[in-house]
Amino acid sequence: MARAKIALIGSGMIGGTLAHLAGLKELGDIVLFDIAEGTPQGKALDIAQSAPVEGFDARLSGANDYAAIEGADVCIVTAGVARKPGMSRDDLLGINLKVMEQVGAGIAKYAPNAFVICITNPLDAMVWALQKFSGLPKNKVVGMAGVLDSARFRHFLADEFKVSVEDVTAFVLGGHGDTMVPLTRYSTVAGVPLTDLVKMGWLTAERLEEIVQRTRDGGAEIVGLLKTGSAYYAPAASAIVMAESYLKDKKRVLPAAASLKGEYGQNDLYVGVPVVIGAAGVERVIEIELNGDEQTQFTNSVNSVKGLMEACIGIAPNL
Ligand code: TXD
Repeated sequence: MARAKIALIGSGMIGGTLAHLAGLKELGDIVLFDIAEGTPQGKALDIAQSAPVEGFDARLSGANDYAAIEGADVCIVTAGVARKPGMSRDDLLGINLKVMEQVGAGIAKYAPNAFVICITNPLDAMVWALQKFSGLPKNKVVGMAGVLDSARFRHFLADEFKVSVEDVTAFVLGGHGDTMVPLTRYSTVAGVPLTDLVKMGWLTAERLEEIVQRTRDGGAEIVGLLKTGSAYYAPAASAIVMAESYLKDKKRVLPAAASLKGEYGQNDLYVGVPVVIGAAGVERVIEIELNGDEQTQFTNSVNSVKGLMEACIGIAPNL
C-alpha cells in the first residue's frame, strides 16, 4: 500500500514541527508548502537529513506552488500571521481570512478528498471560513484547539498532583482561549472527577480555579516568555494526534472545533466539542448535557465565536 500524503500548508514554527513529528511517527510522505520561498524547501531537506539518524522513511519536499499538494490525504493549515502589537482583532481577521480564501481554493483544486485540520487563529472563525472557501464536506474540515487546551490543563493538573500525565484526563468545550469551558466534573485522575478530588482534599476549589485560568491563558503565557512568537511544540503534537486518528481510523474521542448541525442548539457554526475522528473524518459529535453554569459559559463562548464570524462576514460578504 502506498504511503499516505500529508500536506502542511504554512511552514513556519508549527508547520516545521508538524513535519518533524509526522516523519518521526512515519505517518506518510510530507509536503511543506509556504509562500515564503526557500523556507519549506529548507525545512524539508533538514528533516529529511534527520531521517537516517532517527531511522524513519518518509519523502519530504517543500514547495511554493499548490500543485505540490495534489492528492494529499491530510492537509494541516497553519498559514497566516500572528497578532502583533498595535494590530486589532479585525486586522488579524482580515489578513488571515484572505489567507484562508487562498488556502481553501488550493485545497479545493488539488486535494478535495483530504481531511483538513485548521490551526490558524482566530481558530473557530478561520476553520469555519476555510470550510466555506474550500467547499469540502463539513465532516472533513476540523479545527485544532481543544486537544491543546486539554493537554495544557492535563499538564498543570499532573504537575499539581504529582501524578503521571497519562492518568489525567481533561474535558474542555467551547472556543479556543479566553472563553474555553473546562468541564471539571468530567476531568479526572484515573477516573476520579476533579470535583471529587476537591472533596477529598487534593486541592481547594480556589486552586482549581487558578489552574483553569492558567489553562485559559496558556497561549498568552508562552507568548510572554518567547516574546517573538507563540507556542508550537504542543500545538503541533495536538494536530498530529488528530491526523493520526484519521489516517489509522483510530476513532479517538478528541475535543475539536467541529461544525454543528443542531447539536448543543447550534447550526452552521464551528466550536470546540468532543468528536470521534476516524476514516470518515468527524464521524460523530458527542453531545453531553450541560448544567446551568456550564451552559452559561458555553453560551458565552459561542457568542464570542459568533462575534468573530460576523466580523468575517463584514470583511467577506460572500461567506
Ligand atoms: O491552538 C491553536 N489553534 C493555536 C493556533 C496555537 C498556537 C498558534 N496558533 C496559530 O497558528 C497562530 O496564531 C498562527 O495563526 C498559526 C501558525 O503559527 P506559527 O507559530 O506556525 O506561525 P508562523 O511561524 O508565523 O508561520 C506561519 C507561516 C509563515 O511561514 C508564513 O510565511 C506562512 O504561514 N504564510 C502563508 N503560507 C501560505 N499562504 C499564505 N497566504 C501565507 N501567509 C503566510
